Amino acid sequence: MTRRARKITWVVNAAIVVGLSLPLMKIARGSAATDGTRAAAKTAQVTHHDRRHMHMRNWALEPTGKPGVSPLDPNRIPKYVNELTKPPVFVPDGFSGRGPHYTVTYKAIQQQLLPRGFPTTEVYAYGGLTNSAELGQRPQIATTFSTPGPTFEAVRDQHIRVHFVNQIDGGHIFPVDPTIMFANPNNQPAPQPPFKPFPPGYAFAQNPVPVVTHLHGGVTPSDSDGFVDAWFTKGEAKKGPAFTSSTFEYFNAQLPTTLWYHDHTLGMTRLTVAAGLAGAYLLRDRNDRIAPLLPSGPFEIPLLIQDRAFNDDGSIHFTQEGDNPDVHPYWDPEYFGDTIMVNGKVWPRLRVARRQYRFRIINASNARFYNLKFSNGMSFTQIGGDGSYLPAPVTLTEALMAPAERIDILVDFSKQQPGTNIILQNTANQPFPSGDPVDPATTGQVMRFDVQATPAVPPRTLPAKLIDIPTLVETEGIGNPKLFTLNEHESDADEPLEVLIDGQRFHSPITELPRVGTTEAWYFQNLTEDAHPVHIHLVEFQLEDRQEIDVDRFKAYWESLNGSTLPLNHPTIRANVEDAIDFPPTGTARDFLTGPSEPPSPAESGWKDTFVAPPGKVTRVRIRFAPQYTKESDLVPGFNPFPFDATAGPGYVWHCHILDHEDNDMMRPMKMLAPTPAMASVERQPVDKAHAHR
Ligand SMILES: [Cu+2]
Repeated sequence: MTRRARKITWVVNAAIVVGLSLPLMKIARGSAATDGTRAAAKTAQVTHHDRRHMHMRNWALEPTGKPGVSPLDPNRIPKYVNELTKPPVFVPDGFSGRGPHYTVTYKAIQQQLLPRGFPTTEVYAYGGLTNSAELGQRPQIATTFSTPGPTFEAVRDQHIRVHFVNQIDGGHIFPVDPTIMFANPNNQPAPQPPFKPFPPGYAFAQNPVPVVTHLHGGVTPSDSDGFVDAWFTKGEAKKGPAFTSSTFEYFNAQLPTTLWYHDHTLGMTRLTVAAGLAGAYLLRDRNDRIAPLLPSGPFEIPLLIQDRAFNDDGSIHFTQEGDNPDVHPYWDPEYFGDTIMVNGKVWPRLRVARRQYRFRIINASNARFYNLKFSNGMSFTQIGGDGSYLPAPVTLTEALMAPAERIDILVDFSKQQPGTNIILQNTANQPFPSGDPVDPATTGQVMRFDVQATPAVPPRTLPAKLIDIPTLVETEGIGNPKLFTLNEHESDADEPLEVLIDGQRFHSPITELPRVGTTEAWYFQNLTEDAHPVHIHLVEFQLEDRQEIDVDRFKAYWESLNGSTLPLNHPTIRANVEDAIDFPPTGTARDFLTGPSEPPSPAESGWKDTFVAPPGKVTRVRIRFAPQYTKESDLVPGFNPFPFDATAGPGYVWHCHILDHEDNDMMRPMKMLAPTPAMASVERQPVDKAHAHR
C-alpha cells in the first residue's frame, strides 16, 4: 500500500474508533494550537539537561549498601593488564532424537573481573560441560561456570535441547524493586511508601531468585523462547504462570549469525543480566560459502561488551536508590557503569598476530550505547549484523551499537608494526544520544589490541556480494501500518516513572496479534528524548527507513486523541505522523514529517532483530512473520511457514532493549494468530525447507 493510500484508510479507521465525536473536529477548528503550545512548554522544560536522568551517576557519591565498603574509583583500575579471555564452548551431555542435548546451570560464583591484585567479584554465571580448546585441538572438557557464559556453537537446521537448572541460592545480589512489574515468586502485594532502604529491601522480592533464558534473535517456539513469565526458582520450587518446561528446544532454522542468550525474567532482567547471565550463541551453516574465507579458530572471537561500576571489595556497584525513590525505591531509568568490561574482564588487552581477525561483537550492556572506533583511526569491515551477513561487506571507521545489537567485523592487523597498541574507543553519549559525554579516561575506552611481532598475513578477498536479502512485501488488507508511539511517563520533577509503548503497560490487553505468514509494517514514533533499541521476538526483520517528525505537534495531536495521562486507561487511539491534520499557522492540512526519508545505513541493511528508534523520528520496519529463507512466493497469509507451531504456547514479547526500560513496562506482548477457517481451507502443498523438517 502506498503512503497516500494509508493516509486515507487511517482517517477512516480513526473516525470509526473515535466514534466521529472526538477531537478530530476540534483539531480542525484549531484547538491543537492551544494544546501544542502547552506541550511545547512542557517539552522545553523536560529537554533541559539538568534532569538527573540525563546524567550518568557519580558512583563515588552513591551508597554501596555495605558498611565499610566504598565505591571503587575507576581511575584506580590499571587498564590493559587484564588479558582478554575467550569463553569456552558448551559441549552436549547427550543426544536426543533430533540433536544434541545440553545441561546449563545458573549459579552464583566468584570471578576475577578486575585485574589481578583486586578482589574477585560475586556474579551469576551460566555453566555446564564445556570445551576450552580450539576446534581441531585436543578437547579440554570440564565443568565450568563463567560470566559471560560459555558460548553455544550451533549448526543450522540441527535442533538442540537445553535443560536449564537454577542453582542460585539465597537472595538476589542486587535490589529487586517490588513497585514495578516483576516475577514476584512469593506473590506478595507491592509495598506502599515510605519504602525501606536497600539493604535490606524487601525479603519477599529478594528471595528466591527466579530465572528464565531467552535466545536473542532465535526463531524459537514460544514455550522455549524464555517468555518473561516462564521463570522458575531453585529446584523449580516456584514457577511463573507461563512455565511449561525448563528444557528448551532451539530449532536453528535460520541464517548463520551471531545470536546471544541472556536472562529475561519479568521486571528483573536488568538485575540478572548485570549480575552476569549472558553469553554468545554462534549459529553456523555447513553450506556457508563465505565462512571458509573468514578467520576462524583462535582468530575468531566473540566480544561481549558490558559496563559496570565496582566497589572496593570487588562487588558490582548497582543502583541502591532510584531517581524517584518515593515511587520506585530502587529502579533507575538507566544503569551506566563507569568501567567497561569485555568478556568479563575490565579493560582487557588482546595480543594479536599481524593478520586479520573476526570479532563477533555483542552489546550486552543494560543501557549503554557504544560508538566504537580504533584509536589509530584504522578502518574495519563489517560483514554481518543481528540476523545474518550483510548484503555486502561495508568498510567503516566507526560503528554505533545499541544494547543487544551485534556486529560481525573483520579487523586487519597485518599492516601494523609490531609493538603497536591500538585502543578500541567509545564515543557514544550516555544516555544516547543527548546525555553526558563519555569520560575519555574511563568509559571512552573499551579494550586494547597489542600487535605482536609475527609475520604479516594478508587477508583473503571477499566477494562483493555476501547474501541476497529479499524485498519484503506488506500484506494487503491487514491494517498496515501498525502505529506505535514510544512515551515516557514523567513525575512532576520531570523524572521518568516508567517508559511505555503506545502509552500502555505490559499487562494492558494484548493488541499485537499478527497472523503467521503475513508481512506487517510497524512504525515507531518516538516521543521521548532517548533512542530506544526495539527488539521483537520470533522474527528477523528489515529496517525500511527513518524520518524526522515534529514531536511537539505530533505529541499534542496524540494527546488530543488519547489524553495526556499516562498510562492510558483505554485502548490507544493510534495516530500516524503521515496523516494530514489541520495546521492553523498556515490554515492548511499538513503531516508531521519534517525531514527526508533516511534509508538504513549499509551496516543496518541485513536482517535485524533489534534496531534503534531515535528520538524525534519515526522508524519504519517491515516484519514478515515467516522464517528468513521462505520465498515470498511461497507465503500464504495464515499458513504457518515456521517449522513449529508459532501460534502455540504463551506467545512472545517485544520491547525496548534498554533493560531498565524493559523492566519498567517498555514491553508489550505479541501472540501469533492461527489461520482463519477460510485461510485453513486453502489447499497448499508444502514446498519450502521449513516443511521438510516435519
Ligand atoms: Cu528504552
